[in-house]
Amino acid sequence: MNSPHMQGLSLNAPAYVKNARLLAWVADMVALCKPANIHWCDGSKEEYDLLCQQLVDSGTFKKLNPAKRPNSFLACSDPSDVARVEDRTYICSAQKEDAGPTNNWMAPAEMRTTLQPLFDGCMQGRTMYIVPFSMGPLGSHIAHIGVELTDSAYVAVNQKLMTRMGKAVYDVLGVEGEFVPCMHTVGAPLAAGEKDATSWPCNPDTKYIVHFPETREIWSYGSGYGGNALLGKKCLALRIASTMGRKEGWLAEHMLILGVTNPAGKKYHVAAAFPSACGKTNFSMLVPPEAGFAGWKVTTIGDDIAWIKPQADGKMMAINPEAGYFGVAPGTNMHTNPNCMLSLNQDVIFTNVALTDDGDVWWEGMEQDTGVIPDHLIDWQGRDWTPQIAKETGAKAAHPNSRFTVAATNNPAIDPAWDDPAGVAIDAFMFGGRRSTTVPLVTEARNWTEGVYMAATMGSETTAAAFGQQGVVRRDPFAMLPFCGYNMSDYFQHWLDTGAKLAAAGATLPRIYTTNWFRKNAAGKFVWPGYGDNMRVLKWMIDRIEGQVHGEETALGVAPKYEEINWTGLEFSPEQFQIVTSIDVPAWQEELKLHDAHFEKLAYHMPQALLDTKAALAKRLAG
Ligand code: SAT
Ligand code: MN
Repeated sequence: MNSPHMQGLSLNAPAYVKNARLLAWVADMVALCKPANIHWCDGSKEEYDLLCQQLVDSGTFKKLNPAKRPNSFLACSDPSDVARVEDRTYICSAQKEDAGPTNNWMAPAEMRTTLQPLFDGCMQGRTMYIVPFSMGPLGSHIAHIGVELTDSAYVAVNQKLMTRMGKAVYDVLGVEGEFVPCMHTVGAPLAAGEKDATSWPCNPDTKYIVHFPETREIWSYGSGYGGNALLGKKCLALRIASTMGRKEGWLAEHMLILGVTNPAGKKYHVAAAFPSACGKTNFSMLVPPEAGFAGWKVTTIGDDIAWIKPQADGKMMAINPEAGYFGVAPGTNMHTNPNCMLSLNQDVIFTNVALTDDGDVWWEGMEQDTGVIPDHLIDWQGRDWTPQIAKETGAKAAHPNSRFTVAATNNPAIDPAWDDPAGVAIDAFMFGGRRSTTVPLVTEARNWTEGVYMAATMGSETTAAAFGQQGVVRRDPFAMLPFCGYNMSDYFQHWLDTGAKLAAAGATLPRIYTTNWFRKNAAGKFVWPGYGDNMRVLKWMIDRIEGQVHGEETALGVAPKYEEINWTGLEFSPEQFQIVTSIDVPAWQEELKLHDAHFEKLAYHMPQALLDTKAALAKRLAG
């Protein structure tokens, strides 16, 4: 959008902002969006406090009781703006084939024509915040810089917790450095003298989350929520970064990264991909069971996104591009994720959870810690909530996709290397969906290609993290369905090529595992206890890497024998083990038909190696 450089409102850029391209872009965007004010974020604590106070004054934030939850706030969104909007998310590559069949596409010129009138004057009556951030440790060779222009102070303060945000970014950027321009507006301009009628301005009717991969731009219109608005996260660190990684030979993945240290003091690093709201945060902060796991320790490098760069020595070095967690609140408690609960004691922004009468927060699942459900709450929509109302209407006190935003440094299980610019070397990849049937607890791929096949065909039951129907199985390859910025089959090829290149250089490739914590019995109940007990599966994987257990070959790969799992402290019978690990051949034959349909949809550039792997699997299942 080549609008003339702004007139009138002065840019007033601080002297430390020296990047010519940035200054010109901001000038153009000010001219286009026509904000009433400009605020260059420096990332200081004073600035954070000031913006939070402004958000309190405007009614967007409620300050929580400082005796209960120091320096913490609650924001409640418009009921129309509660999750990522996948059907409004676009990859505008020059060629439609490059966006592929899993992404919405529009020709770049047409999209620019669509966005131009929407962004023209979109910030009238508001302040434009200029938010510089680094995805990854400042100055790391794996990191990238973004600058988000937003008319939401809520976004600015969230970005302070979620990224390395502020003045220091300009030192790295310098005069000529590269950055990804990220435009964001809530899409609710104010006429002269008009005041916001709501505490969560957004555009309930029109939303666009747009990516131009070739020019590495992000344009987001109409939503203030999560991945729609915190543009460093899914938009930059996954959709745009995946296209960068393809070009430059690295991987941008929807993965947590954890360190796991065994009693001998040997440390491994695991990167694990699960779809949104399937337990990545919980797994990344796992506390091993008390009995039988003395000396085992899990530490968090990241809970949602991994950038992984193969090195000349054959190692796959991974960083967490983020600096905070934007996690799902409901279900989080001292049993499911104690480290997370401890992280949330102070300095937190909560969104769409419930408010207690004494000014604290509450969500479904907390009753497991306290033993009681509060008699009265204000729900996420500001309405009275009582257990009786819940019983009669089914109303949830907290929205199922309600979230906390908190700096990673609050996590008591943070890994000492979480901010290391060099990253950590990955020893194993895990891929896990939410499947109540069919998929076994854990399977190890026999080789890289088989692992890529497992990840490429992964299915998962949908959750509240995205707008739309919940609980239906959809294929979510690599947990990247909503996040891959280019054609999915090319992405599979990129994974195959990355492995082949490393293998050719003599590297030992990380092992690849699939897991499913969510299998149910005939009564519809989860069988596997999950959470901390997932350590039992993690240990089996490490034992495999160390050659201490052999497992057994199945049609799908290598699976644990009952006696290879450490059961100390848990009563889990061979019959229960059978339920979570069994391979039901007729069910798998049905599953393979779904793989067929999935591959047909992705036929353009589908790697032959994956078709061959499917054929081999079909043959093994046939007996
Ligand atoms: O809203 S986010 O995209 O940040 C969270 C998620 O869906 O994983
Ligand atoms: Mn995620």
